[in-house]
Amino acid sequence: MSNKISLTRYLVEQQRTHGRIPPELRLLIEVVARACKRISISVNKGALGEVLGSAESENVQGEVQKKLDIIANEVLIEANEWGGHLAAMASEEMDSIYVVPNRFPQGEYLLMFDPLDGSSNIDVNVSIGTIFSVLRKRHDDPKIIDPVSEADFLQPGRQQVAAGYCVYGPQTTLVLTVGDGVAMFTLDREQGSWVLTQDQVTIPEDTKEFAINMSNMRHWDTPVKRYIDECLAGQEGPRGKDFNMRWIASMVADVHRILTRGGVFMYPWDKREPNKPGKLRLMYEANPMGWLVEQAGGAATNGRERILDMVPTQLHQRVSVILGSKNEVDLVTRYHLEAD
Ligand code: AHM
Ligand code: MG
Repeated sequence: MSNKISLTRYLVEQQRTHGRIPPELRLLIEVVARACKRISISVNKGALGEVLGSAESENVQGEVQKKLDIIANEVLIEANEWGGHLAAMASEEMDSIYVVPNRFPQGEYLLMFDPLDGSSNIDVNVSIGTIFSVLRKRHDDPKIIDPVSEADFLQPGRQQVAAGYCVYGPQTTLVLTVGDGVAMFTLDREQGSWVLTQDQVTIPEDTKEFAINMSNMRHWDTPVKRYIDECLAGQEGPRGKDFNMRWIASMVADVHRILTRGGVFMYPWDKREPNKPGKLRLMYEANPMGWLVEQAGGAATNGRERILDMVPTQLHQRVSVILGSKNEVDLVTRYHLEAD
């Protein structure tokens, strides 16, 4: 008899023992996980599945879409629209929200996703992933059920009820929080099932590793430059230790490394586009990753305030992101506040 814990069993225990998730949310998470399994199969086929390369379209952010961006988006929508748990979905790859069609029952949850994170790595066979976040539709008066609108999505990240990502790397790993710590599940390809391989993941408070795209250095703001200069000064500098650098250019893979062995990840605001608050998206990148990192004992800020406390005003809002080992994030945040 196997004593392996499957995703289903983990979720049932979260529902039964901890009373943390209602059955509808459990089923929703299972459907997302199933969709990730399908995306993983397409990713693995690569050139054999004719899924590499660009499509002839742009998304709402003006980025050229890759074929896999579109495939992953469709897989997530098709898997989730009929279950009866969702009111609507929103994605990096869709201009506006996708309301569950009338032919299906409407649920009370809202699902957001970046279907294929790290798009620039698709064609070069480097880890990529799917990021997701679940909110409950707001009801000011629980007796009134208004039609769902974009405004329902504009909730701060601290109100998420589930968040996670799936990284398609040498292994396919699903990382999840429902507010009871962070659990990691590895896809057993032979069985087709998700197996719990780490529970209560913790990020060390201190680190000697940072992740930032160094080619943007000349565009950074002073506090970011100060922090990285001090890391680069190594043992002889004010930090008194040598730092290592890693940058995969897939947020999922960089965050996965940080959840596994610590580190700090930064995609800060920079002077290239002064009117944009950052590159990454708040609702379906920074919020889910921020909550996962906090649940593992780390921290996530935009340099000045906690990411999960930010009240969004737009679905595709961008944000400056600093997350990972708590003491490093606190230091970078302090440098920003001191410079104000
Ligand atoms: P994407 O969602 O279109 O793939 O863009 C987000 C990605 C992140 O995964 C990653 O951290 C960042 O963009 C890399 O950006 P850059 O190419 O500027 O280093
Ligand atoms: Mg992304």
